[in-house]
Amino acid sequence: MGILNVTPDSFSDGGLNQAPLVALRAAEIMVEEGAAIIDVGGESTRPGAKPVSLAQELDRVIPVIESISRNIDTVISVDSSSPEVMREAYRAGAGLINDVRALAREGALEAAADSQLPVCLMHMQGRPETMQDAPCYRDVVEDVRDFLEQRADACVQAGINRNQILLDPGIGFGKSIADNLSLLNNLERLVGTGFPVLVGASRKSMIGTVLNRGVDKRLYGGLSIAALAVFKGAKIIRTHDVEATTDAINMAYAITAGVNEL
Ligand code: 7PJ
Repeated sequence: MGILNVTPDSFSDGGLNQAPLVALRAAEIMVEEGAAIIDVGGESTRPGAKPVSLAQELDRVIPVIESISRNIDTVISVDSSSPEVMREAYRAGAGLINDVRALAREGALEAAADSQLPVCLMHMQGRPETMQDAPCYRDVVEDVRDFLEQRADACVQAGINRNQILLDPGIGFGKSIADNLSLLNNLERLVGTGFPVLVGASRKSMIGTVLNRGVDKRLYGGLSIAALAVFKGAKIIRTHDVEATTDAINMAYAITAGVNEL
């Protein structure tokens, strides 16, 4: 899954993808490099980020989804928590709803269920403005898994098909370094739920902290996480760096699958 940020304050690509044409070209390149999904997001959820208005989010995201959907044969995912954005994104051609708030906003479950699109449910503790202040868990792996299973049950109750649900531990979303490391080291426990697991650690601060690297020097650390996550059974890796990540995860997958599956 290649990341296409359409936020002006996006920390890792400097918000260079604003105009739909520039965004379209960026999506094209990611698909050529091996992305199967393009994740379009208009709300920055980096730690400390301010909320974005609905009109602003629609303005940023919908033209880009329309443009990609008309021009590129790929799955478009919409990175949003807003039911209105989900509905409009579906009309514009989105094929997956990716919600860092696990469809907890009023009306989000219904919007997702009405669309019949697959959904990615991510775990977050707290809100982006304050989530890194004092993350606290009883047992981070169990707490995250229990939360995600409860949200998956809520989805099924709302009419979403069980086999249309993906789970994501939410690396960096209300988690200490120890929490992030523990979630990755125990990823098989989330994989064991039977839902496909998505992991997004690309350029995140946990890499910066462990390796003492600035945001433009986190590729190798991210590749290590991607390969290990796939080795432990993750099915989708969300990344800014598609070509390098595709090779890393295809190599890791080959080891788990064996030569007969290549
Ligand atoms: C994630 C996401 C993630 C999913 C962001 C960033 C922050 N969606 N959206 N998983 N992260 N599913 O890319 O650093 O980890 S925005």
